[in-house]
Amino acid sequence: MRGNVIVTPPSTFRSAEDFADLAGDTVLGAVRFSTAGGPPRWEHGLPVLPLHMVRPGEAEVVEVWHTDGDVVRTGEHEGLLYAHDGEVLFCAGWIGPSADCGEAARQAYLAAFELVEGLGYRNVVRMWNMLEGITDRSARGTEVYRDFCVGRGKAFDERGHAMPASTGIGSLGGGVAFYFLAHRSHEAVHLENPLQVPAHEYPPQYGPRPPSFARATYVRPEQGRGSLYVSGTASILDHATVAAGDVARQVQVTLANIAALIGADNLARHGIDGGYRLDDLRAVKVYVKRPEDVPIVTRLCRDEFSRRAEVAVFTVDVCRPDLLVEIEGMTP
Ligand code: 3EB
Repeated sequence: MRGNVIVTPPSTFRSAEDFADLAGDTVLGAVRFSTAGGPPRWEHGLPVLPLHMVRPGEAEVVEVWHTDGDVVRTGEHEGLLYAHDGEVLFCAGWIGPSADCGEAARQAYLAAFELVEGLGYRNVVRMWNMLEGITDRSARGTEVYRDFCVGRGKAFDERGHAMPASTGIGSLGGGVAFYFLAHRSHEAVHLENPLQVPAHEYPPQYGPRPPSFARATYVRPEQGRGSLYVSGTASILDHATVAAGDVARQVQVTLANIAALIGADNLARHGIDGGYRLDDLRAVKVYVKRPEDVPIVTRLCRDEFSRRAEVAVFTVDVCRPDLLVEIEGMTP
């Protein structure tokens, strides 16, 4: 599967200025990793989700979702802003600060499933969830992330929808925001990792409702090579956090998890030919809990990923207090 052809991944990281030049040409939408979060909005006629993921003095990153379709259509459904090109749908939503983000998440996810079913983009391949105060105590006296998992899980149950690759991560403000990608005809093959218990089977010690996501999703076109979306991955073996307090080992365990997930043996287990290595990944995002760990985490990641990979690093909380790092990426 590795070759010397340079292929453009479906997303790239850009500066704020670049987005204006690209928009209207070959773009579906964008996510602004910036100093303030809020509801999705229209920029240059395209859906853009602002996320509070950047501290003062850090560089803003715009994640631009590209399309090779000719016609991009846009719309709004129950506060969700979306764009689609006939094959791919990009959609952004915002729950905002709320006393019970679980029920709000349930409603937002139900609206999302209604949208993909109504528009015919039924194959949801990748979701991202950014939660302010993710491990804080919620107004219900439980935990924000656990409340979120309860409501999200109900929505998956109610619609009977397959669980795609996902990220659940902290943000610095703005309540809960989410965005996702869905396909019309390309099949979504959801992958698990032999080194990890499926997240949706985590035992109850991590919360009343295990998180609803797969470890990765492979998008299989009718012909040609597909692409693989790797979920936010952390230093978890089976269901337990490994190397609490040791950020370097957490990075190593996380990278080993990803390598096992995307390697040929695991793809074969899921009926997919070929295999990938860490240096095949592009558009990598690294979430680091403690600002002081950013240099070592960045160095360890740079050693493993390709020099052609864009790597964006954000300093935010992870969904378990003992997790210091989470890493995601995709193959072009
Ligand atoms: C884990 O493996 C780490 O709730 O959507 C990773 C990816 C994590 C997605 C989610 C959570 C989510 O459990 C946390």
